Amino acid sequence: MTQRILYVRLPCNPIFPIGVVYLADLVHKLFPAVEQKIFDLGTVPPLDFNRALDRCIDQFKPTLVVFSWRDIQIYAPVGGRGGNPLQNAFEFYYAKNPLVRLRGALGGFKVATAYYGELWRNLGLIRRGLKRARRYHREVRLVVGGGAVSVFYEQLKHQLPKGTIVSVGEGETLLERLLRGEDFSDQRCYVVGETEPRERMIHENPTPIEKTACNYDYIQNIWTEFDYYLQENDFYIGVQTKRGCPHNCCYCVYTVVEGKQVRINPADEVVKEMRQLYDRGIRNFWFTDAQFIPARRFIPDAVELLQKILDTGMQDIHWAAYIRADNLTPELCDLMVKTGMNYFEIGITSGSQELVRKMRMGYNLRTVLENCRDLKEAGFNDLVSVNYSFNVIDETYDTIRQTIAYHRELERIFGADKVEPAIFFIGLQPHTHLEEYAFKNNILKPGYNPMSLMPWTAKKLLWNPEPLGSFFGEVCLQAWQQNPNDFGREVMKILEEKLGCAPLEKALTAPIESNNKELVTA
Ligand code: B12
Ligand code: SF4
Repeated sequence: MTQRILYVRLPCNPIFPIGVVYLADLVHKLFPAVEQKIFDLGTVPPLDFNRALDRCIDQFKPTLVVFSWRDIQIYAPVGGRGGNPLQNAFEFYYAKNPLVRLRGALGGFKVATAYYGELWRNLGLIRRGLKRARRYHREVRLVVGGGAVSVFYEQLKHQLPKGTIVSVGEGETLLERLLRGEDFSDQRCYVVGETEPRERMIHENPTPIEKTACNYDYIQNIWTEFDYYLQENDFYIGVQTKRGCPHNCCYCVYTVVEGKQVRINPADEVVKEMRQLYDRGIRNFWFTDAQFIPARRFIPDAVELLQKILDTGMQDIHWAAYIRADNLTPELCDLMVKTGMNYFEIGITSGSQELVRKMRMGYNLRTVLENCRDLKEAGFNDLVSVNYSFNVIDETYDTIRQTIAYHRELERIFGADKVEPAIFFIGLQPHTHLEEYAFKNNILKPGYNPMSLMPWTAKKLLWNPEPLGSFFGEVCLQAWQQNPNDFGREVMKILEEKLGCAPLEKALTAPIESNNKELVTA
């Protein structure tokens, strides 16, 4: 019997579902006879989820249902589902005024209800989909994967139907094996009720695949709602140019989800893919790599890609990405500007070299500044989002002063209105060095539930430990009160008023470590 694969992208803010698009594309290249359909619940109004899913299954009658689940954890400093989760949590934990605490508790309750509501709704959609598909094919198989599953695969084993294949990281090889009827037990996956996730499975290397340009003629054929992402011109459509990140930043799980081995997609193929989107009217691209330039040795690859983009004559495009700004050269800066980079995020986390080293981030902050000057020189005049996560490890008033000094220097380079300080607090994730650190320091106990949003667990997962936790809590609350629409800048301003600003040179020099901290050596 010919297989019929239905890809269901579970409800999500409308972010282009590049993961299922790539899976369907590869399956088509390997098995042209297999029938496929993409169904994106991100484009369906919530009240219609169940009905739309039923309708789709009734029409398509899949033999294999692939659910793609993008995000679960939501500690963002921005207005999200059910409110601003960070603000609510901080009001509840740190507000001195009982009325504000009450508001925080109510807000936190709203966020928690939205969170658990979405979790249960998505699990319900998966069960519903399976049940419905069984009406047509008793032996239908269910595979679940995507970003959220990669992070929380161990917790989900208790919540998914027996027989579900749960996949970690990229799913191409797993699907190929499944369709060939071959053993897939060596892939990063397990079958609910039949096999257990292997110890440290997420740390295993993904199976490399040769990526070619996605065939959008085909994708458009199997995805009725494709046009949804073409209509509005503010969508940044995902294009992946590489996979993997070689770094070790203590709080980051990307480096294990994608693996440390950087695998570059051939530049010609990336450009061919962009060209197809361009010809359909797309002008905004997001390079969905964990890092667009993961290390200096990948600069030539970035140069080659951008040069090829320029050569195709796609002159009116814009693109954005996560950029490690320590890996830039004047040539690359020039190409970035010429090819239309109009937004990038640098996750330096702290402006103190000492802390950047302790968090194992491998950054040289002085180099970042020099490169930012080159970028400005090359004509970059757009927005930079600088991600700061305070209080990760060993933060002191001194290191805060250094971060302020560093941020003010970035403002001098790009212009204060162009540098957006995005204040995050780390949401602790499983399989990271920070999790190990939390175990060793008795902050968390092995067996804790990283998906819990119960206040007593959430307080530890939303990483903001004492002695500075309450101080940051109060600063953030004051910032929301004074200037909620420019939260990041307000936090910086308040911190500077309270603590002052260090000389820049202090921020850029890290004293040689005398006693090794556990995180540095873990
Ligand atoms: C790029 C990126 C962004 C960009 C997206 C830009 C764009 N226009 O596409 C931006 C910056 C906007 C962004 C925002 C957010 N992101 Co983000 N993002 C990423 C990142 C780095 C890559 C995602 C990606 O597109 N990869 C490329 C595609 C091809 O891979 P993929 O979609 O994962 O699909 C592959 C596999 O997952 C797998 N797969 C997918 N589905 C299925 C299904 C089956 C059955 C199988 C077998 C396999 C499979 O195969 C696919 C092909 O190889 C990931 C981290 C990472 N390294 O994966 C986080 C990640 C997806 N983001 C995450 C989150 C939380 C967010 C935010 C909600 C953050 C926030 N708190 O504000 C926001 C908002 C997103 C939203 N829905 O509204 C989380 C989700 C997990 C979680 N914690 O719940 C991730 C995993 C990071 C993390 N570790 O926390 N993000
Ligand atoms: S450089 Fe970025 S993607 Fe790589 S480990 Fe560090 S935070 Fe994660």
